[in-house]
Amino acid sequence: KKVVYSAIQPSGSLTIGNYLGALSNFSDLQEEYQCIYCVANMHAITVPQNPADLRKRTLDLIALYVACGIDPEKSILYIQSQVPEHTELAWVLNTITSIGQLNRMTQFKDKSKKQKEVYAGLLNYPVLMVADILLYQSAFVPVGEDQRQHIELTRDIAERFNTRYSPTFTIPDIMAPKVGAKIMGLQDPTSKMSKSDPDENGFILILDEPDVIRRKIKRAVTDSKGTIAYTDEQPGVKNLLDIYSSFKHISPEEALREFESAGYGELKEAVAEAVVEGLAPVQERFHAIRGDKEQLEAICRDGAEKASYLAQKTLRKVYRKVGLVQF
Ligand code: AQP
Repeated sequence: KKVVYSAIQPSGSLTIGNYLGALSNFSDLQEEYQCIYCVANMHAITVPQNPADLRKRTLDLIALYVACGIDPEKSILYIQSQVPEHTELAWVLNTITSIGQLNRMTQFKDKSKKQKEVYAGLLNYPVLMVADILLYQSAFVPVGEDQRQHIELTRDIAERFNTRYSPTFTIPDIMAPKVGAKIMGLQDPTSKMSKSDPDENGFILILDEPDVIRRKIKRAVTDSKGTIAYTDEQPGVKNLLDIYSSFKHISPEEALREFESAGYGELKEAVAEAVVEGLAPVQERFHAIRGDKEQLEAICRDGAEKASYLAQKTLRKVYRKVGLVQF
């Protein structure tokens, strides 16, 4: 089976952007592929985190994966810091990655603007992500559009290593969803919805209560045109149509037909109901699982063991080719 790999950072509570761009697409892949899903806590510490919150959110995210249909018997589900091969491979890959290329990453540029002091971990973040993907010989990486540049970097570095030494890594492809690949912020529909946005009206969390969801969508920024169209000139309305069509599993064009003669109020109400309805089963399963800490820890231990076994195979090859002794 070909390997599908994806990771999510426990850097905040997850938004519907994370859900539609990534998480909601994961369970369907489990039959056809060997799926490996990770909680990227080593990535999360590239910006300041409160340790207690980070610890809690790490297990929240494991529970959320399970609530979204990830079966730990079929897929490998684990926490990044419990598989040390990630940082080991990242170090080797750092030695063939140019600083210029890292400086050009748009996520680095965006995130560094928000930091008082920019630390090396933030610049090196994509190299750790490259290691995550390459360690498992992944063929496909289901992520949102915002990660496309990092996947291209992954292909570049893998090819560089394969050329410099000998074929070692599978060259992975991005697997972005057709609809929902880039959900925008509700307060600023020109930038992506992000779980670390300081304005909590800008995002909807997967675990938000129905009334909170309704309130946030009611307050979503639209425009003064008053007509509903699916166009970049009306980013707020376009985003609402994207959210609606993703939750309803229809195309944005079909959604547009439903609302062509509606007002913004009516559109917002329908979007809110679609989101509330779509998230209800996930929320219910999450609350049922989250309390069982022992079971969650067992899933993590088992997942880390399986992941480490696969990661070791790649890492040993890499060390041998580079000339790092292993006895
Ligand atoms: N707005 C989005 N629309 C669609 N997909 C999105 N993803 C993130 N935002 C959107 C996808 O979610 C997955 C997990 O993302 P991540 O946690 O690794 O980090 P991120 O992309 O940096 O997400 P956030 O929410 O913006 O987190 P912070 O604020 O911590 O940086 C990825 O597949 C991503 O594409």
